[in-house]
Amino acid sequence: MGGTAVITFYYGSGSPFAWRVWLALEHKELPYDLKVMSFSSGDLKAPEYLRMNPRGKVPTIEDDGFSLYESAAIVEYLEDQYPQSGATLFPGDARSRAHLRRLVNEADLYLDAAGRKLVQAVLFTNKEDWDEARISAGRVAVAAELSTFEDYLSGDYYGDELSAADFTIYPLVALMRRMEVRKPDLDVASLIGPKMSAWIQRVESLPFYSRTYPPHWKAK
Ligand SMILES: N[C@@H](CCC(=O)N[C@@H](CS)C(=O)NCC(=O)O)C(=O)O
Repeated sequence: MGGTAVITFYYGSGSPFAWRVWLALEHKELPYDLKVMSFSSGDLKAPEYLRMNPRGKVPTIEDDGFSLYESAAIVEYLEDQYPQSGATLFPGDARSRAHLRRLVNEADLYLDAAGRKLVQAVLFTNKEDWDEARISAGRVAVAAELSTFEDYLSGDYYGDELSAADFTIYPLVALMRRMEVRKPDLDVASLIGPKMSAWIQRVESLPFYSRTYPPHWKAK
């Protein structure tokens, strides 16, 4: 879009929230400058970062002097600020858009909460301290949410077309699947139904998808 300033995008590899924003920026064909922040080296707790985002998390964007954090708010902002750029993130009429926002909220409130249980129990716990009962409770929670989100799919995407809902849900599901690299017997794959499997393929076939793949996942 003529006159659009380059958006500075503070990103962290593997963060599903940062991934959502990356997919949204690509979908809207907005120019951005990717700043890959390290979780371990204190980048997110540096005073200059905390001035933009006092929670010290990714993602954050800075757009011509305006900084914003919280991925769902960022996605809404990109659509509101750049309605003419690229493709829309919230297609359809008021009811279709409300449906998409409901899905975004459900993903953030319930799908993420279930995933977090597994992330805490598997990724953020040393292998020697793994508590199989805790892990299995996390897997049960994930199974229930994946089943709900399987039922929600009736077409190619979560809404009538590709939208912010897909960009919100996909990274959360990808992180759940990714945990199998750490613990193969988690078998998250078997919790994913046929409609969601086909949808995953569809998202992964998007022309910009591979550009947004978490850099540190590429190694293994
Ligand atoms: N609700 C926030 C969540 C952001 C978040 O939890 N980011 C995590 C990575 S997935 C983070 O930066 N954690 C670093 C920390 O807490 O130190 C959003 O949607 O942007």
